[in-house]
Amino acid sequence: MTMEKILNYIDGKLIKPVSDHWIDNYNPAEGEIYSHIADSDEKDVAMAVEAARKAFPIWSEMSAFDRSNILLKISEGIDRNFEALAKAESEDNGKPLKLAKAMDIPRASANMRFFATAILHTETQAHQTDQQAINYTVRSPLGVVGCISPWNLPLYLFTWKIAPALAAGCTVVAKPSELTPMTAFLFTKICIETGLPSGVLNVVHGLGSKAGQAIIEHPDVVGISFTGGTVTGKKIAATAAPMFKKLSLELGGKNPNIIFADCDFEQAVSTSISSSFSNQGEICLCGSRIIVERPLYQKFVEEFVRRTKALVVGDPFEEETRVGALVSEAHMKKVLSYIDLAKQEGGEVVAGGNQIRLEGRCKDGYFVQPTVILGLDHQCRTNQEEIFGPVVTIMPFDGEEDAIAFANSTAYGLSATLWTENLKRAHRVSHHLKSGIIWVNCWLLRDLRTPFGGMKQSGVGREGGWEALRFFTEQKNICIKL
Ligand code: TXE
Repeated sequence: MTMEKILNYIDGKLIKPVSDHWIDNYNPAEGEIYSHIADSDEKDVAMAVEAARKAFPIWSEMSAFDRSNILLKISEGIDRNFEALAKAESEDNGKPLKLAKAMDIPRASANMRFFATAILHTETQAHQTDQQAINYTVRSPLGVVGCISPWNLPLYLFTWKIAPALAAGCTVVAKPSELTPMTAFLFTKICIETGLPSGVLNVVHGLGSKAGQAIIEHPDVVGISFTGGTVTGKKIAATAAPMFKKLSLELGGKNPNIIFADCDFEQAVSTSISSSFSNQGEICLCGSRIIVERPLYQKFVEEFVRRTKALVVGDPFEEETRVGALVSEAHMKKVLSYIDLAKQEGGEVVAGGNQIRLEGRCKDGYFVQPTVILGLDHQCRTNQEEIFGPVVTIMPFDGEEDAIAFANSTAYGLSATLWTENLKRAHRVSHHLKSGIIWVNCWLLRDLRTPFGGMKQSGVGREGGWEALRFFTEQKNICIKL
């Protein structure tokens, strides 16, 4: 059987990599190769950048209304191909098909629509300097930009980056993760059908260290928007900063989920199950450190563990599956090694803790039981490092000061969740948390207009809404003497 080849999309065409080298693409639920990915290098990136450079004058000077119409048609293309995209997202990543249908694909379409319409409503500023002068500020698209996206929410985060870049008038060279390239490939077919002008979006597939690095290093790529691991983010910053490229980095998290004794217990437990194990815990916003006020601790642990054990780990295509496969064998081994580390650090595994062997189609897939660990302190590595899998720790705390200190005790600062029915406390504690996003009595509730991003080692810059559109533009002030 000949396997599908995931081709690059350069200058409006789907083409092979110059080297004609290919990487195996695994279906993580089966542990089997199911397609081949272009193993692109700097030659492919150079072609993509050249195409983007040529397309820039046309795209950036097109009226916002026309750009908006094209991007809206792409969003309709996502809607038309909903079933195929959801299936591909599940096959590539291992996530339940149900989740891909409920979250990834609708949100990918929403990203395109949101930025397509946002550009119709931008404003510019003017400042009058007494009776002497009038200043006005104009923004213009940055130029050719690089968008590098990860494997956990493949199409969702790919569109989260390219939509504002394209809407702002930039032309793009994008690289999806080599672990989950299929939906971006299908997306490029939608772009061709829709008539997106050639060279406006170019997608180069391949390894981060080769194709990704070549995008970062290319002198004509003037801005980089990256989502991925903190270690990779540091490397990208080290390469791009001396070239004075504009950088937006969305990196890892080790997010606290803070549960006060006065919370709505049912809501806190049920949402905490989602914020711990959705997408197999492979969401940078998952609350992997649960801290519970001592009077509620025992009751919370019992109920949380009971519900964790009831979660169905299974074939991602099955309707009742709540937890699918981890994205790769290497990642599964990393997650399992953290469970071992937790035990060495004195942790008590009270739910899960092991790899699962399923039967049938998924017998060789990368499945790990949802895992709950108790008895660790806040400083241990298990509680400091990002695991990015279905593994949470639960610890007790005493009062607000304790909660804030524990919550802020890691090098990360992406998101935090807070459960309390006390309004003043909700405000007070939120103001002291060193996190870019704080959810009170909810989780993952997103309004695309709000700024999104992390503090500390969770990244620099803010994406979402106007922040993203501003990132992809440069501004100048024009001062006219009256
Ligand atoms: O991600 P990488 P990895 C965290 C999570 C995970 C860890 C490592 O803890 O276990 O990161 O995951 C591209 N120049 N997150 O190694 O390497 C790569 O090809 C340019 C959190 O799989 O960061 C892919 O497209 N690009 C996270 C993208 O970077 C490079 C989501 C992300 O891959 C590159 C994913 C380079 N030198 C992992 N090296 C989140 N914040 O949501 C790699 N890439």
